[in-house]
Amino acid sequence: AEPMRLPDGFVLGAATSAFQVEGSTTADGRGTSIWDTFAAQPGNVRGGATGDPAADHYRHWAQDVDLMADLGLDGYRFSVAWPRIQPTGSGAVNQAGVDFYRRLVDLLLERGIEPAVTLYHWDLPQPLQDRGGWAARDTASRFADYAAIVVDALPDVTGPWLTINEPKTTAYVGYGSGYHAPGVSDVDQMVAAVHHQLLGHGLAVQAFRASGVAGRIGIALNLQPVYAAGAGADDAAVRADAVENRLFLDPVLVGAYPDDALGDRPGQIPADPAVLDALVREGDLATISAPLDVLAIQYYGVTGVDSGGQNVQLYPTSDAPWQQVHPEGLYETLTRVRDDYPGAPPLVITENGIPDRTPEGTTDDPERVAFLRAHLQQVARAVDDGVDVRAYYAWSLLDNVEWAEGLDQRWGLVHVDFESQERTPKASARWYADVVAQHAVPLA
Ligand code: GCO
Repeated sequence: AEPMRLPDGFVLGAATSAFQVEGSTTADGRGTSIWDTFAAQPGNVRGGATGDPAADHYRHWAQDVDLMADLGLDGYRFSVAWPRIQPTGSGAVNQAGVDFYRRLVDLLLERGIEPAVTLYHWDLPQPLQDRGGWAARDTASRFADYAAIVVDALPDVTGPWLTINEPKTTAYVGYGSGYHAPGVSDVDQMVAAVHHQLLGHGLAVQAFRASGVAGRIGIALNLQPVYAAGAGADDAAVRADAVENRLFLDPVLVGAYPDDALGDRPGQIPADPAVLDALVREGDLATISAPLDVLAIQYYGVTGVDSGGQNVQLYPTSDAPWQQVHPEGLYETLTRVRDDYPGAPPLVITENGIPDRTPEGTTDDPERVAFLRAHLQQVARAVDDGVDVRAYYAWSLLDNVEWAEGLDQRWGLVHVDFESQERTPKASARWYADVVAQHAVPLA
């Protein structure tokens, strides 16, 4: 049968984030981030891995761009490390840090690869955490100042700008469960981190507009369908959907928080709704809901919820135990945003992927090929059904530091030997290069 064609101009790329690939965490004036602090504490990251050397991309960046060019990628999504730009999170600019990203963008443009820039992918400068981090309202303003610096330095970025990567994960896992940096476990701080990241997003969008640069900006939200599992689970699933999806989509796209995300009923965040109300000042929701040029969606899978609000496994997981693989969920997510949020801007998918089955990784990865093919088919199906999706970035270009899982979960299209730093494209990279070249997704 015929492959499923993607529209002209549809961007097929791959993504990384600074802390996960760069290494060189003390080079050229970079400050300390919360992930450096967190990883330095034994027991926080599997195997004791830190951000150094990671995939040593800070030194292999040009080779990595050549690799992308070899694969024919249309686009590359990377993040800027805030502590390289402002080592203490505010004040003077560290020019050496700016220069690194300037060189990277120049080479990408020279090779015809569209850069897409995430402003915040979890590496908060430690001095800001010492003043409360995202639980503190001031961090939102500091973020907007930093965003303005980066936008001014890279005015020629052609791909989308993303303000905050997955505010949900930072709030729930960084300030809720404490499994991620900064390792805080406090439900009030978790709720505050939701609001202050969204406020930071809105203020950064204002700074972006004020800068007058051409370009598109949005936020990267990890969304997942929530299915009722078993008898009497419908109401809990609706509340869990508020927690997973609407607590972020509603303020950004319609300027209001849902009224069912917080409370003491199954599926909810166990916090008094008054905690959130008390954080929201006049004008915040208008700031948070300023019009966007793109909405970035990151999709890994689905979740089930029982009548008690507990998570239930409905589909087989990948080697990441939280990842229930269900490609149709991506189609549902894309069509749901279109149907439930008529004012939503065009969509881009900024992450989607799966880890290898072994800690050493492999270059023969048929499971990744099957995963990417099945998900890209759902993207093509959504596009055929009229959803305005403009881009897809596979997670990830390179094997890298998978946060608290350290180096044991390899998500790359390209294998990295963390000792020699040798790069070897996996079978999935070759397969994906073909998809990019054809601009079409094979059926099998
Ligand atoms: C993100 C992600 C990535 C992860 C990927 C696999 O939020 O952008 O956490 O950084 O590496 O999701 O878990």
